[in-house]
Amino acid sequence: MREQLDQLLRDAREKIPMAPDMAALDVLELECLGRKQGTLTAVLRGLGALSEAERKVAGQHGNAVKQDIEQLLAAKRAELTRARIATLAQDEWVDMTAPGTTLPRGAVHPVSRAISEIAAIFERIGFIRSRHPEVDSDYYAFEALNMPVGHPARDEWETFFVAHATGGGGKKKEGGRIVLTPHTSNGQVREMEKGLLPIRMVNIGKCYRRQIDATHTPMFHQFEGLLVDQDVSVTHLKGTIDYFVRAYFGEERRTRLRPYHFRFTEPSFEIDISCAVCGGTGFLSSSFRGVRNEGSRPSQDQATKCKTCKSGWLELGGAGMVHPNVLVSGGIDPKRHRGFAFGWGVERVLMMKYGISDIRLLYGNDVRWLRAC
Ligand code: FA5
Repeated sequence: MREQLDQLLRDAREKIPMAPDMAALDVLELECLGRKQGTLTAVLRGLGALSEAERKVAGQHGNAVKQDIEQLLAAKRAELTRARIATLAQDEWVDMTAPGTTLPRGAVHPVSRAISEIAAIFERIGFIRSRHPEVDSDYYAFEALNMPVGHPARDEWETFFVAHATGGGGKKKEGGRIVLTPHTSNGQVREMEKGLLPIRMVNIGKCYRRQIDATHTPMFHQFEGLLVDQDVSVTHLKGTIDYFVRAYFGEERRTRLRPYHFRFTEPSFEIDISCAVCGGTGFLSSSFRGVRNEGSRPSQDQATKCKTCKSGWLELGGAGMVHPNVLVSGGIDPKRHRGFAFGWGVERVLMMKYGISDIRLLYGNDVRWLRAC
């Protein structure tokens, strides 16, 4: 056994100093001293076959060999560590003064920015932003707004209906068909149902209609204002609209109020703004510097009718005094309270602020929009 132990030590003396790195040294340590597979353990397993006196001598020798190997390993480990530190400064230096890599800066989409601006403008006159469902029941989108099932006025909203089992025969308002909200007016009765008066809300959300052209997209945004209080008149509505137009478009912009018919307001209006694409003329002139479709060439402009407005005016949205039947749907007594409401397209106001000729450009995934408005 003595000879076996000496051979083991000789091998270790030969191999350990030659280890090229820490990983190789770890493998050698396992080979020599590993508890289960190591060569020293294998030799010492033979101790059981010796007499007591021989076992004592061999055991002591075994310990001495083990200590010698451990020293060899420690010395080699120290040597490798010293070598590593010596080259560290050269191999892994970092220039702390070098300029960093600049990441491209993201930006908020113009539609999202317009939403924040609109909310802030109304906040200044006490309208609180509220949120109502963008997928809602037929009841809130139409019926509660004085448009019973089958009423032809519903056709104007070109609604997407959702394939969904109708409400389980519970309360009337939970029943009916499910729609992708075609307007934010579904928030009117929902807001009234909160039971808190007076109301000054601005509900901004996504709407969906089966429409697409230069001024319509299947998904767009509206902002819906609703004020319910005592002694509210059309003058307050007109003042609120004027305030918004001045704050968003500037003092100089012209708007007009047109009589209209909505089932949920009486009287009702539509609000138009002088078109920013053609400068309110209805025709494109080569000198006008609005944002145009890439297809429009200045030489043809003189004779071209403005495709965005066709008349010099573009409709921004509807408005009116809340119909008494709608107040009743919301649990409000129309003899004691009155209200006004308006619902405008976010994309439309954005288009008319910056002279964007085609609404579809906003949703074409062109990253240049993120730097434009
Ligand atoms: C309505 O949706 C009414 N709920 C507005 C209202 C609210 C009236 C409160 C009275 C009281 P209208 O269908 O006209 O009305 O749409 C309002 C505005 O939404 C339009 O003038 C336009 O600016 C925008 N809009 C409508 N459809 C689209 C569309 N497909 N794409 C982009 N904008 C649209």
